[in-house]
Amino acid sequence: MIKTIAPVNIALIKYWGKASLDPVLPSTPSISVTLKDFYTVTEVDQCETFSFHLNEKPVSQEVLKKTETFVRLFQPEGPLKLAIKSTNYVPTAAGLASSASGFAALSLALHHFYGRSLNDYVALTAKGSGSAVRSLEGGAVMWHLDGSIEKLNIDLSAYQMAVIMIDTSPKKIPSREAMAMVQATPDYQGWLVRNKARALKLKAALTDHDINTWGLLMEDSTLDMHALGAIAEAPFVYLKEATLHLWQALIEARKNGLEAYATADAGPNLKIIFKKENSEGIKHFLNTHPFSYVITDFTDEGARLWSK
Ligand code: 2P0
Repeated sequence: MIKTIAPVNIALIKYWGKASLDPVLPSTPSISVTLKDFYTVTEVDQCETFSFHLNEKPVSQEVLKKTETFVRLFQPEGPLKLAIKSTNYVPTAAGLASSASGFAALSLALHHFYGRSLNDYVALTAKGSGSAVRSLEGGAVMWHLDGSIEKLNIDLSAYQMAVIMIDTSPKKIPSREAMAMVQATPDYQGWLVRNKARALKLKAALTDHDINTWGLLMEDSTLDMHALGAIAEAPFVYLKEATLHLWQALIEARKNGLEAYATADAGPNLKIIFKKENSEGIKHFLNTHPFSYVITDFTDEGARLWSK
């Protein structure tokens, strides 16, 4: 039996579109940070048939098929004789990047189960979920245009993230479909230029510990990503009124000295990054709003074999 754990990552600079489907390559670089308290634990074991249990329940036929396609990358032929059991310590499909931690944990487990080369394994992971490659490493991780991952040299122990549950129901439009739709918008070329520039600036600002610069770059990348959905031929919006209301309140609080920055992914939940020394101020701010939230540290550890 192989057991692995992989952290959720939250993108500071978003991955939102593919330059290539095979191999899966991003259309711009992205940069993320891995969360300590949000992760997936996965077990892969020999079994007579193929099965997948997520949070102790058998998955739907659709998810089973998708997972089988992924496992086939590691074992192209012959009957699949393995049982997969995954537990997400995060609300599944709520825009909290559970697919990234899920595919990173599964990919590492399969890598050990089948014994493949490391290079191969990053590229195979991207086929499951592009953002999952950023959970293979821990800390701040950059996913480059050539598909490689780079662990950035920054100590994140002085920072935290508040994850605010605005709506944890499953998302309506899968990221993969959303990306295909936005790539068809006339403004997508502009996104490529803007987001690549942000990634380079953020990389430089991270090493300077300049949270104001990288916080604003993160907000730019986030709002630009969501704006692309709003101008797609069939427009779609992941953010809810409450998301925008809270974000606006944060911007006002920032004017009054609360140094904190927000982001949202393919869902309405807001994540706020701040210096640990400001955590009381953040709690005070969030306690004036009706949403539950979790404050987590970042972790420097990426996907790894379970060792507790
Ligand atoms: C990110 N997201 O950078 C962006 C921001 C969601 C919003 O990467 O098509 O599940 O499987 O490669 O990795 C989610 O997309 O997409 C994502 P695929 P994935 O975190």
